[in-house]
Amino acid sequence: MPVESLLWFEEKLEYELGRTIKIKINKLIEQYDSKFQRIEIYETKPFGRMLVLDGIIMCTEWDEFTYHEMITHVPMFTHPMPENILVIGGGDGGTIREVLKHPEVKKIDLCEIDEHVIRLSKQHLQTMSSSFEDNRVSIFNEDGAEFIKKRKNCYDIIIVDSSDPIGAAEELFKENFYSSLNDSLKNNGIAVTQSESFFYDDDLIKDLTGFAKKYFTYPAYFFTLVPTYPSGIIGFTFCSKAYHHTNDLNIDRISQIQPSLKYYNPDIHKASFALPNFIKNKTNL
Ligand code: SPM
Repeated sequence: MPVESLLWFEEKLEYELGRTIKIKINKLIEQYDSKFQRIEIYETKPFGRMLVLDGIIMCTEWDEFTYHEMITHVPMFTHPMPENILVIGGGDGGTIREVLKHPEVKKIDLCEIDEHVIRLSKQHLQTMSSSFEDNRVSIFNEDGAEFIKKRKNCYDIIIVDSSDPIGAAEELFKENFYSSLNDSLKNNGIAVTQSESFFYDDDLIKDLTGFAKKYFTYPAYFFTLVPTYPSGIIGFTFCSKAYHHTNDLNIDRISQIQPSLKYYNPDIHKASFALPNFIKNKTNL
């Protein structure tokens, strides 16, 4: 193998579609095979450090804020008093970092199936993992789909910050899981779930938004821009029992944390729910 090819990381999933993403790397910092997946952390040339699970890019230091701010602040600002929060997945710590910006938060349960994602993120991804030691955070290394079955009527917000719908996270994309989300939320709760890209995953999104429609009063889908993901975007299914995704936005609370936000603002919040016709038609949203 030529030496030059050792300096590139290549996301292999896209081979099936006939496209790959290559990112120039300075070095592989860590590679660890856990019971669930291969965890890799790279120092890239253009994008800072990068977390990869089973060959798929999860986040880079350069653009992670667009993902973590949107998966977090859209539900947090829609709910009038988000105090008890559950994050499923999220082992890099980026989502709890954002949740903790809200002064209303009393307690966060983080349910990450793979303790080694947390361990390695703490060690190597400190811009994301700085909040694990906060005394409002409790960590559970369990399967999220099983974890919520044991906790009924508990949470104001559930954020499902998962990897792709293969391997360890597969159960989080099934109807039973959406039914459990409904049971685990309080009667005015909101859940948001990582729901891939409408360019590549429209059938999956039709299913997930269909589950949201079945179990929740206000179902919706919104998206954000993540340049290091294959299509440059990623979306989230919004599942709310009592609050509309744009009409009930609590704009007055935003000034408390606005200086710490690089992506999210009220205009972005509203605009993120505007969908192209092909996905509106597919999902009937
Ligand atoms: N906390 C960050 C975790 C990121 N979770 C979502 C990753 C999804 C990557 N999928 C990209 C699309 C490939 N099918």
